[in-house]
Amino acid sequence: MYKLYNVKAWGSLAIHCLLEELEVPYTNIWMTGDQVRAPEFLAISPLGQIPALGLDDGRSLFESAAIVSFLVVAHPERGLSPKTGSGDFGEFLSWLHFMSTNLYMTNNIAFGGSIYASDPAQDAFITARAWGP
Ligand SMILES: N[C@@H](CCC(=O)N[C@@H](CS)C(=O)NCC(=O)O)C(=O)O
Repeated sequence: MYKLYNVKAWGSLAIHCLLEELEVPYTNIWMTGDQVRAPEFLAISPLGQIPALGLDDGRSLFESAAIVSFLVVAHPERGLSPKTGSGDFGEFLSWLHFMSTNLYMTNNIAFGGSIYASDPAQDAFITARAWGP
């Protein structure tokens, strides 16, 4: 059974919705921000971030786009992925990666620059840049 490392109202929500949509068995491992930032969690998610998805063989996956790609291909019967190798699949990957590498990160910076800055002045500068000119 999958294990979703999950924090309420954090970015793991997308994977949580996908697991529900796929109707596959999974367990939520509800975590706090402090637990996500604890050194022990790096063994599960090397950047210390959620979402992470535990597999039955003990491995864990991280990065939202990788987890989405894995799940939709692993459960083809639910029809949430275009045929792998098709042009449609390539387009699906393009938009998925655009969302996770551009939109997600800009959102993180705009609403929580402090994870990227060590002092308040840097934080304010980074946040202002994320909101635009
Ligand atoms: N590139 C990652 C970003 C994941 C991410 O930014 N997760 C945030 C929560 S939304 C996190 O775990 N932050 C750790 C922290 O705030 O210490 C992905 O697409 O999954």
